[in-house]
Amino acid sequence: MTLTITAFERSPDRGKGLARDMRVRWALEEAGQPYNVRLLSFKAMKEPAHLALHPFGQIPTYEEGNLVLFESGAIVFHVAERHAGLLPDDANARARAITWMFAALNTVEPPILDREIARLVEGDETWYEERLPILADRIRVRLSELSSRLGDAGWLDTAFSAGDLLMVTVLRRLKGSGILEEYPNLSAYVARGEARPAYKRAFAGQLAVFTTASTNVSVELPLRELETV
Ligand code: GTB
Repeated sequence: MTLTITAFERSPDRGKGLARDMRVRWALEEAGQPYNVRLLSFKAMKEPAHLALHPFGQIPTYEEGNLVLFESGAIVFHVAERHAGLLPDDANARARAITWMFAALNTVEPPILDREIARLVEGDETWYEERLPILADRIRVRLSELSSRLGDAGWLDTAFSAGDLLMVTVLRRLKGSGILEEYPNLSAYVARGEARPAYKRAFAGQLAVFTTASTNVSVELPLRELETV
């Protein structure tokens, strides 16, 4: 059955794999599932045709026959449940991997998003310079805890799972901030994820959108076009 996902026609990161279709692409590559990508403009994302697929007018979405899904975590979970390689067979190990999926999206990503939102939309506020270090420290709390738990293990719970896939994509959002680099084992963990052949294929796929002649994006979008991060 043909799978179709949606992604940005133009992304503010110009192909660094930070938009959330990257998670879905990576999961599908790990699962060995071919997929089509429908690229959307910011305008098209808010039109009825796309709102019928995604109530919030965002990417990514996932179409598989009559099934339409949105929310990157739910899509990754769906793919992981139906294909080998992303969730362990053992019931308890599977439950722990799913726990890490939730931890990535519900516990580690929110403080990272708070800082990104502040940088994108609050830069002109008088209190911005005071607030930024507070937000960075909230991230450090979570990274420090995560770093302690990971220790020198390769993955969060024995074998690579969808929990690691989501956690790596969440942590990648910090690259270049200097914060991730304060935790060498987390930096190495992210690098381990990025070194996976499936990750590389997914990354190349999303980058190609921005480097092929027909869709070349020569003008960086204003960050405010990134309504949500
Ligand atoms: N919780 C949803 C999910 O996980 O699927 C969130 C989906 C979401 O935020 N989608 C964003 C979107 O469609 C794209 S990923 N935004 C447009 C809108 O809301 O109108 C967020 C994102 C976009 C671009 C970068 N970047 O270029 O660096 C990083 C993150």
